[in-house]
Amino acid sequence: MYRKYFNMIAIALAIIATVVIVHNGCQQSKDLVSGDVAEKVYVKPGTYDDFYLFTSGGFSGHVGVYGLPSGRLFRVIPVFSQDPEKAWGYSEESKPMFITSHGFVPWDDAHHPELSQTDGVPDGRWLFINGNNTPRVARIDLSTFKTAEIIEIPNSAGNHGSPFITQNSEYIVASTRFSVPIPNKDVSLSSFKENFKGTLSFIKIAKDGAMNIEFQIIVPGFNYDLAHGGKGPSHGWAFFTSYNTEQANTLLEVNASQNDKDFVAAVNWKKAEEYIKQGKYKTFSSTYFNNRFDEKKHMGISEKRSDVKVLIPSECPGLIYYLPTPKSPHGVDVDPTGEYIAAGGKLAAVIPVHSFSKMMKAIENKEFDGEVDGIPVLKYESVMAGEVKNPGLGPLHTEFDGNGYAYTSSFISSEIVKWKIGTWEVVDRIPTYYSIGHLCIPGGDSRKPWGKYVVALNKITKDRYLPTGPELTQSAQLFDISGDKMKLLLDFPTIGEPHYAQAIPADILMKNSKKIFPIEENGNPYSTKAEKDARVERNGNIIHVYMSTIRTHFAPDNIEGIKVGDEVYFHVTNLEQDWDIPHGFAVKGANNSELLIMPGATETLKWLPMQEGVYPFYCTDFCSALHQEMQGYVRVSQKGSNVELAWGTGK
Ligand code: CUK
Ligand code: CUA
Repeated sequence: MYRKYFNMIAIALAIIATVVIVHNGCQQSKDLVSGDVAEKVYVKPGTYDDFYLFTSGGFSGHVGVYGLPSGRLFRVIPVFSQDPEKAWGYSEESKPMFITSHGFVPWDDAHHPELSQTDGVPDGRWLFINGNNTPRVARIDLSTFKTAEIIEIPNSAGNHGSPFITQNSEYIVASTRFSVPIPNKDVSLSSFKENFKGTLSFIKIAKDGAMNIEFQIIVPGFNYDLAHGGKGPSHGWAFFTSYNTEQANTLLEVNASQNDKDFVAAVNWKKAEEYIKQGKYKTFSSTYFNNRFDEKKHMGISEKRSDVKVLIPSECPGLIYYLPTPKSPHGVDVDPTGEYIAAGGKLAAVIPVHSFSKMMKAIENKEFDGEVDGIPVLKYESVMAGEVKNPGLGPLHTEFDGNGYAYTSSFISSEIVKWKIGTWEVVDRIPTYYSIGHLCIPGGDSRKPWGKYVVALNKITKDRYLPTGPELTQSAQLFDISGDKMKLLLDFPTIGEPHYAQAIPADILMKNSKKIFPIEENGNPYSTKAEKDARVERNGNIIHVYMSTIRTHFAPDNIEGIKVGDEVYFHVTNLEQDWDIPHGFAVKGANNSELLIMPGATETLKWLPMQEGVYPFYCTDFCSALHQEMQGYVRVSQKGSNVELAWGTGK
């Protein structure tokens, strides 16, 4: 008895101590950081950052969520990568999200986050991102900051020029970096020129965000690199860069750098819609998967699809034109007015800027310079608006500030170059440390950029940060662009290798941020909606544990009668209805990960006990002062033992 009281007093003291320490911690931090920043960060938490920044993870396959201008990392959203922290790709519910025509593919290379738009302005509903390697596009729901859908792209290889949105989120477009035989087949690699083709895919976005491969266009076997949708007057068109118009299939560093000019492909997708309506398409049978995460069932559902509509340019006049563009262009970026199309000629001495209105006139007047596979090539002089001279070495990508200026990243000379739209003169330049790839202005590829900052996404940080072995972090650098001259404000390391990033004002997203999942809406077939429903069921060697969690216990927390050879499914429902109170679940020896279950959700961990004995399980997320008490035991008996199935919380 005495002991019990003693424990309670100890707990009460611990809670008081924690509160005091946390409080003092803020106070101390404030003293340690001086000036304005400390004032803003620590005195008005949450109000300091006025933008969300979403970076791609590149080879890590996820999305990083940062605040601007602080550069603080808030969240890592697993997309094309398994994440044991969140059980993404480990829980039974999330596994279907990785299903492809090649089976379970738990990794990809993600380069380009792209926000959904309404009337050409980022609207904060969704963020799309590409998977390069096993061609896919994902959609992240920005109310939950969670991957909601992944669609595989058939007839594609190296889904790099993707996913770029059209003005009202009608489509996201995707192009193939690698040309391949379509449909894929066993051919000699030396038959490249006759057998290898590229595809440009148009993925329709439904009102609720659901993605569908609406149609594909078969194009000559070049490497299609990047893309952007038109806007304003060029709404209805999409632009794709290409390189390797030489169609080399070996040593591209030399063999794909022969031609003086490659192409930007301009696609009239409204025309494509007409051709589809008229039935001028072919149906290719190709297997691909669409995987959606149902937030009512808290469960991924994988659906196999088997054909796709394909348009052939030579049979569809007016569908697509080539704009000659020097020299192995990389990025293609459309300015906020929709009139100018800037291409980053990574080996070129200038940044070529095409004019949409000149292009339309040139098409009307048939100012062509031959054709490739039925695609007319427009005359360079007829479509060119201007060339930015002295743009730095290796210009890659361009973003816009909405005030008549463009900002181009130059990889080799490692700088951002600011130039004026219309006069094409360079007005400012600033070094980046080092080797910038993409850059990002909030809304910088939309009709209405918030031209306050530009973020450089740098590949190399040698001598900038503390060394961490053979591999060093990549970094982002934040510049103020509100004045005439760019000013460096901050740099911060990034998680993964960000290629592109997009940013959006915080207030657009904050108001939609989901706090809990209502437990009464939980439609998971294995949910436990009240503690009294917690139970264990055996069906042959399959065991279903219907488990609930609430501060600070599991129900049941004692389970007996499990046997070696059983296949155990822990279906854990978090009964909390409070913001930011997930519970975790981990069981000794499980060959996968923990679960981290959000309030009102159900998640399932599969466990194959291999040896008899007693196995503890516990909560992994520090959820209250009694978190360390949140635990239980499973007793595993030998095969054929007569220990009865039993469970409970000791009552
Ligand atoms: S790419 Cu990496 S710097 Cu994949 Cu958009 Cu240009
Ligand atoms: Cu629940 Cu810790």
